[in-house]
Amino acid sequence: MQERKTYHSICRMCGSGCGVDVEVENNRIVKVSGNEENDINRGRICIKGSSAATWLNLPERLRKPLKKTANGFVEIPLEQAMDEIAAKMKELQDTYGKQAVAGWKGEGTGFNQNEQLMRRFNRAIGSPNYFSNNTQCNNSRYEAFYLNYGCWPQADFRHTKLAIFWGTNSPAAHSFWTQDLNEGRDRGARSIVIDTKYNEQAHIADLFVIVRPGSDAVLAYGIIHRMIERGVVNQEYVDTFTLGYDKLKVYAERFTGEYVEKITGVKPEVIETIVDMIQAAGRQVCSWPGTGVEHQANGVSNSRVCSLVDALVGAIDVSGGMLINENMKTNSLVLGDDVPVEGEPIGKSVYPVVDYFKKESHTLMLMDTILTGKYEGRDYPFKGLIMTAADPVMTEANTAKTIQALSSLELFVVKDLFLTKTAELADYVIPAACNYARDELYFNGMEQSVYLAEKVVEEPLQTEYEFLKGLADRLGAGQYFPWKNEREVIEYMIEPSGFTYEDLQKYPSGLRTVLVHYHKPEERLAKGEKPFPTPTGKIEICSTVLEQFGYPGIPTIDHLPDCILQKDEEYPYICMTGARKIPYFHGRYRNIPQILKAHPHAEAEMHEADAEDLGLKEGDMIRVTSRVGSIEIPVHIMKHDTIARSAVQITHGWENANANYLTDDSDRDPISGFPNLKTFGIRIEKL
Ligand SMILES: Nc1nc2c(c(=O)[nH]1)N[C@H]1C(S)=C(S)[C@@H](COP(=O)(O)OP(=O)(O)OC[C@H]3O[C@@H](n4cnc5c(=O)[nH]c(N)nc54)[C@H](O)[C@@H]3O)O[C@H]1N2
Ligand SMILES: Nc1nc2c(c(=O)[nH]1)N[C@H]1C(S)=C(S)[C@@H](COP(=O)(O)OP(=O)(O)OC[C@H]3O[C@@H](n4cnc5c(=O)[nH]c(N)nc54)[C@H](O)[C@@H]3O)O[C@H]1N2
Ligand code: SF4
Ligand SMILES: [Mo]
Repeated sequence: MQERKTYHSICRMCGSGCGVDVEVENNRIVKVSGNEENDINRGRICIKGSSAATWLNLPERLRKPLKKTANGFVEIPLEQAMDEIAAKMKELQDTYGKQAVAGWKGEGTGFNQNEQLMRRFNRAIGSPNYFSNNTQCNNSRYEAFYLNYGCWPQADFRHTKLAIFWGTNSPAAHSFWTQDLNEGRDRGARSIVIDTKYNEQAHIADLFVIVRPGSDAVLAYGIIHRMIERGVVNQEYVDTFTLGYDKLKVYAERFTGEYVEKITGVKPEVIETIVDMIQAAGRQVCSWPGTGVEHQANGVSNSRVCSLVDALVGAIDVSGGMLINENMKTNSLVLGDDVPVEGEPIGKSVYPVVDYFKKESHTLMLMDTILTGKYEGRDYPFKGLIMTAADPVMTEANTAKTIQALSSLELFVVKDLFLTKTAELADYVIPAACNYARDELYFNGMEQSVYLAEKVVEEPLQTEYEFLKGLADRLGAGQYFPWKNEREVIEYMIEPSGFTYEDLQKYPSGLRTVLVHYHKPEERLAKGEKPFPTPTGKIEICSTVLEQFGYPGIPTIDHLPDCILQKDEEYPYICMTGARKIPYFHGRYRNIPQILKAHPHAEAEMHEADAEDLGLKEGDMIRVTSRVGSIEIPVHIMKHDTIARSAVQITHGWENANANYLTDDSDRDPISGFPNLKTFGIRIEKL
């Protein structure tokens, strides 16, 4: 028998980056538990993290490359698969132009070095595009924060006096935040949860405010209106550090208590209580807008206006407010404009703000481009897609269209750990080495720390870097992938920091590279520098970037979904999708027995009064139909007003009740192009 060894690493069962102790025996992961020394999770992990030992050892893990033939998939050697894929990519680019092929990185490998590597790969092969899950993840909020502040500040829950959670449920989605908030609560912090559902976050809140779906910006403006009327605005701060307050003030006037209650269902006295709590917290307020406000047809403006509450009290870059974080200097892996590409990025001309901040192409428009051969009326053949760590059949808005588009590609390659619904559509499926079988770099914004997630097992499988390097080498772009392996990539990335790979190895529970300090904008102002990294150096309540691209500068509410105005007779109920459940991650983990046992099937959560109106009991099957499709699903009845009236919540990721058959890829935010995943009309029939 071999001895058991314990290694420190980072969990990748979700994106939170908890520190873990991984016990390995005979090169097999046998147990994953929390690393006590890690400052992020301080020893605690969730059921997903501890289930990695089960998930990664499942017999259905892909081990051999698969090639689609007339008789279904056959196993082929890796080198043959890579040669054939590269040859086909070359043929497609020679025939249709360089823009005809590109790579897409999903949430499975996160946003650090693997995002940069995929961006590098696409440019190296001459593609103008970079695709990722971020067409529907947090790009809207990224843009919202960058428009306001020129950066994305982090909520300092540990030191705050008041945390406002807007459409976010950290116990399910980012569990270490709950620990941070609990630490804050020990020091007297209070919290407000504004949500359509009494979620886990609400269980520990001082005030839970139930809001009608898709109406958060109206509520936020209602709050701002009363803050202005009651003088709960830090006028000196606003005068010194912000641009466009006067315009905001005028716009906010229309959000009277009566109007706000009519749209959001929130009573004026509740708004007074919220403003009282903001007033009592001084500058120690942090607001976190989550996907509840972001996955909307007005997601960028929603997120901007929620976050402006903090700016108005001067809570930016103060202890207990929103920290403007710094981290160690790294070399970027992203190639510059000096490396030529052919064709235009899909989405750039329609969503220029996304391009301005993110240089990212639009995956929903990609589906239309594949199907029509056109982008914005111009010829645009797109024929080959190289996808890693993504499962868009489960996660992309409008599943029927997604399947049709991906099935019509001339070359579709999927790299994954499992044969997912998406992988089933591929011409080639390449088994992926898991995160514990490769080196990876992690950063934590609040801790301002860096972590080396060191490889702890050897898997005879190809890593993410080897995949992209292998294709680039075969396509004559090998000069852009000079590093032998992930370790060399990391060594290159950390070069400018002065830290070495060995330094990171020495501190597997995290290396704090820059100590947190606050009030940097004030310091910059005193030195005659721009306080904020926006074009004007101010917090842009009225964004000069938006105005430059022809949008209104302040966050506006241009239209409210018909379903919340009770104007949609054909689809009278409101559907919200994707509220996170602790044990699942998008389409993943339904194959983990202990998890499936605890939460065995999809469900449509609805208010007891709505269920009664429809004659439904717990567990009854219903058909839910939207403008784009329908699914069948059992009902879960929410009692005691724990969900908004007329609203139905369906978590995505279930193969037999895939919520994205309902979501409409064409109902989008005008700035970010995000699909409206959380406020659309549906009808319900009892089966
Ligand atoms: N367990 C688990 N954790 C995850 C994920 C996962 O799939 N599973 N996914 C990860 C990813 S990729 C992301 S982007 C993050 C997202 O992290 P969060 O944004 O925190 O996502 P949720 O936990 O779903 O919280 C969204 C909340 O919005 C509410 N909501 C829905 N519609 C509205 C609305 O109109 N207004 C308001 N105010 N609330 C609304 C829902 O009821 C829910 O409580 O989670 C990450 N963490
Ligand atoms: N209706 C609705 N749809 C949504 C959302 C919603 O709230 N509602 N949320 C959206 C959000 S926020 C996001 S981020 C997207 C996520 O959408 P996706 O990017 O599709 O993310 P996952 O479903 O996590 O799929 C990741 C895949 O990566 C694989 N994987 C895991 N580890 C590795 C690895 O090391 N290497 C490789 N190659 N593969 C690996 C997993 O097996 C899994 O199949 O979904 C979006 N879709
Ligand atoms: S919250 Fe759970 S799944 Fe996510 S990183 Fe931490 S232990 Fe892993
Ligand atoms: Mo996401």
